[in-house]
Amino acid sequence: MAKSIDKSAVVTTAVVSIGPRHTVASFDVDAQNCFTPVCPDELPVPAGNEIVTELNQQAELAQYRLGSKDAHSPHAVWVADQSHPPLSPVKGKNVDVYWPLHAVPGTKGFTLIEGLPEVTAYDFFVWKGVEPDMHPYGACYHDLADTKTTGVIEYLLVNKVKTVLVGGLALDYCVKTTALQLAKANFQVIVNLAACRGIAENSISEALNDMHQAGILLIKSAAQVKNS
Ligand code: VGL
Repeated sequence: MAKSIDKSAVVTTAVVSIGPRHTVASFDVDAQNCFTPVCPDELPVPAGNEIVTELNQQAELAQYRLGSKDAHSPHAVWVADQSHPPLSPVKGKNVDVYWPLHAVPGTKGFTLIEGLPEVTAYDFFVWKGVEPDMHPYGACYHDLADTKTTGVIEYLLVNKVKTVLVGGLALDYCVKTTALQLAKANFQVIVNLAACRGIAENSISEALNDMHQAGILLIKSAAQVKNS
């Protein structure tokens, strides 16, 4: 069954007004087929392919559209096997747990979900986790210690972006981490839950709480946002 996102007290249903002079960016985090039921052997997030309309709608509210993709080696050190099940710990500086192999360039799983723009149509795009011994979650840094920038924060700063609307996959991993990194860098961050799906009930609740605690606004859908 699809993991519906808990509409708990941390989610706002109010209209969010961001003002016409406020520069806004929209961020599609890892909206790739490997995180949808289209690729059942990778990391299928239930209903992960149902986020496209909302991602496109939130992008309509923004002057800039950014995106990220996981881009992994089939020989990565964190690839789960018989003796290393998914989510068991893996030793390494920039890896934490084993995952099923996903997002290998050249495969279907690597591609963006149908209905999203071509990669070249985005204003800024990031490929992450290319090194076989690195598996970052957030799109702002290549390493787990948040020291090697991907350029996302610099791009937003140069373009005087104040607010970032975030959606993508998976809510409880890469979306959460990206949103927290952006909030820490002092952007106003709004996570559009209709543009996200998550892996597991527990980690979804934890992600919503962590983001709320960090001052991130959690909205039900892009229709709540007014910027005029
Ligand atoms: C992701 C788990 C493993 C994500 C990536 O994109 O959220 N989650 N790798």
